[in-house]
Amino acid sequence: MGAQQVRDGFAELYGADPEGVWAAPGRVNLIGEHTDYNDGFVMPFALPHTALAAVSRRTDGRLRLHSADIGGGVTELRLDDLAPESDREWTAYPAGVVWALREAGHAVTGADIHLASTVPAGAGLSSSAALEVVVALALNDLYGLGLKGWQLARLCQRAENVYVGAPVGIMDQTAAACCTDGHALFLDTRDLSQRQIPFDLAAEGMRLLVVDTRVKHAHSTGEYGKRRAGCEKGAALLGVDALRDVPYGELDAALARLDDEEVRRLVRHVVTEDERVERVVALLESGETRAIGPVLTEGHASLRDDFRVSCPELDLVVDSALAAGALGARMTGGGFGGSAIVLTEAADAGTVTKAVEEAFAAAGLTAPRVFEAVPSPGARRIG
Ligand code: GAF
Repeated sequence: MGAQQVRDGFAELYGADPEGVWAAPGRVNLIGEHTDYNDGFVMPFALPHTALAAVSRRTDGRLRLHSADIGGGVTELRLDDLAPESDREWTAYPAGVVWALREAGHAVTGADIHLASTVPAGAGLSSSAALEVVVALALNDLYGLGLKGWQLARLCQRAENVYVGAPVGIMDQTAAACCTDGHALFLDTRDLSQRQIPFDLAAEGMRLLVVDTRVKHAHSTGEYGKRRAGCEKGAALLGVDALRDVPYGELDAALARLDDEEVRRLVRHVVTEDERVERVVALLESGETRAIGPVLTEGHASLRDDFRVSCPELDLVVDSALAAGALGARMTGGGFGGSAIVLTEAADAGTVTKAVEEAFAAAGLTAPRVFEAVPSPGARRIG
């Protein structure tokens, strides 16, 4: 699906050309999982898969929404009727963004929107954040709001937290808004300060594979919220604003102060994961790219054993890829299904892919979808 197709789709639906077409990508997270709602570090990069939006302004306080990916007609809403948690359909994501912009005082008077996305839904690759950010960027441009990428990300997170009702952190929206071609984004989620880290695996003879287990994940099903609440409890018990404030060197002393075994496990994951992000950044910046493999695998063990957000299918990807010679592997995103990433020598990519596929077949599972991920551009106007 390209800009012209979305433009044509818009014209057919709404009877006029759109004012413009925008794109926002899905993401994978290289390292730094479940740290973003603990004010910690993350390191996502943008996928080539994008959500596209053809958009025009309206002046009559109405919002019309259509998606080429989902059957059904145009949904028409009155801006004054938009209310948190009033919508359980996909339309809550774009409508939530319009609600968040208006709630923040921006004079958005309506829009016609036609969307189409190549970001696989439910695969832990941030298809929802891509939808939110593409709409936010389009309205930012059309209404001349002058908001920066990180400000759009904050508004989109608010849309998802309050309007959709999912207690997600800020990583996915910032990744969609701020990632750049050829780089991973080292992001401090406390103040959203960022560093673009060059990440060109092909030049070094490596590949990063994404393996979508096809086990659907969903954040609103409670487990994500429980982890988040457990982390907040840990921070309160330790007397810090967020777990980010527990220094890695003082982790053992902090754990010794916690009686609750579950909270202890959550704290250990978050504090060690922040340290892993810093280690990966240091390795990449000193040109020791292959050495990040074992750090990714350590991250998976921590998510599986301490944070307990993996699932048998994600573990199978990691175990079978490593057994076939991968340099490192881990689940990516929220977990409970979705996708894993595998770092491999380019020469081994075929063998590793085959090993994972065979392991799934032997376990009687639906074949996974495997593709290579190359760091791609963030949100932008394309037409
Ligand atoms: C999901 C959430 F949306 C992110 O904010 C982040 O917490 C991630 O899970 C886990 O790192 O993608």
